[in-house]
Amino acid sequence: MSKIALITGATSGIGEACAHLFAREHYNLILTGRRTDRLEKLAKKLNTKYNTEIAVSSFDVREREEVISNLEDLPAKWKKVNVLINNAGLSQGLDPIQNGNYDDWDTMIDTNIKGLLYVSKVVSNWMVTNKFGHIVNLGSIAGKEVYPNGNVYCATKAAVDALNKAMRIDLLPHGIKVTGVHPGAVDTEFSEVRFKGDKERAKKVYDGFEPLVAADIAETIWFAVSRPAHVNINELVVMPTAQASAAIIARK
Ligand code: NDP
Ligand code: 8X3
Repeated sequence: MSKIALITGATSGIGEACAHLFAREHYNLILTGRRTDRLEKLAKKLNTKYNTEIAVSSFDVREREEVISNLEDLPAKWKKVNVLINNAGLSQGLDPIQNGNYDDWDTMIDTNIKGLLYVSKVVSNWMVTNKFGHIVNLGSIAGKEVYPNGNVYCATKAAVDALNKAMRIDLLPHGIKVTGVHPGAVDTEFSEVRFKGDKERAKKVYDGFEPLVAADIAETIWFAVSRPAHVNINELVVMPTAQASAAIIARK
């Protein structure tokens, strides 16, 4: 029987790349995100290419009841999740703390921390019942180091870093693996979302150096997930070769 991976934020970037890679590796997939049209298109594509079974579950991770009901409504066979990839996340704005936008702060905190927690509670309960599972949490270099104007986004990713460690401790008696993956700059829709659709500003983030691409992170996640049963990768920080730390990038 094929293993199952549940990927949050599968409509774009790292989540979408994980969907491709895990489908190629014969996993059945639960794909989540808000943009249902994208999820359905991706599901059709992967099913045709890899003959993988796919469940689409469309919800906003910020809406607690929506998260719980959408996940709990999945048929029982889909609750045998082997791998949860907690990837849905975003940044909004890049301003000094005194100029920060309250709504942007709420969005980041609600998505990156609370959303991740809502999904994790439901799925980790399934994993405890099943007596197996592996949770991969997408942190960021921003959770390891604070950079100018990154304030609240950095704080949400530091929270993910802490939760990654906390989950590993709490789920240890149940044999569930927990891995944190912390990327540096990855060229996805991330910066376009951060700058609210300003494509020119977003493009500048990746100017003059070679950033990571989503597939680099999907491969890193696959490396962690495909280790033998007795090996857990606690965490990995993955950077572009041209990026030494959150704010230091060698641009040509
Ligand atoms: P993208 O913007 O390309 O993808 C983000 C994904 O998150 C989308 O599928 C989006 O789906 C989903 N998402 C956002 N908000 C919600 C929500 N409220 N409910 C459900 N899903 C949501 O960015 P990336 O692929 O780059 O980002 C993936 C993760 O990696 C994020 O957690 C990000 O913080 C992290 N990361 C990114 C880095 C980068 O440089 N790109 C570096 C380090 C970490 P939809 O809009 O359809 O709901
Ligand atoms: C995304 C990377 O450095 O833009 O988490 O915050 S960064």
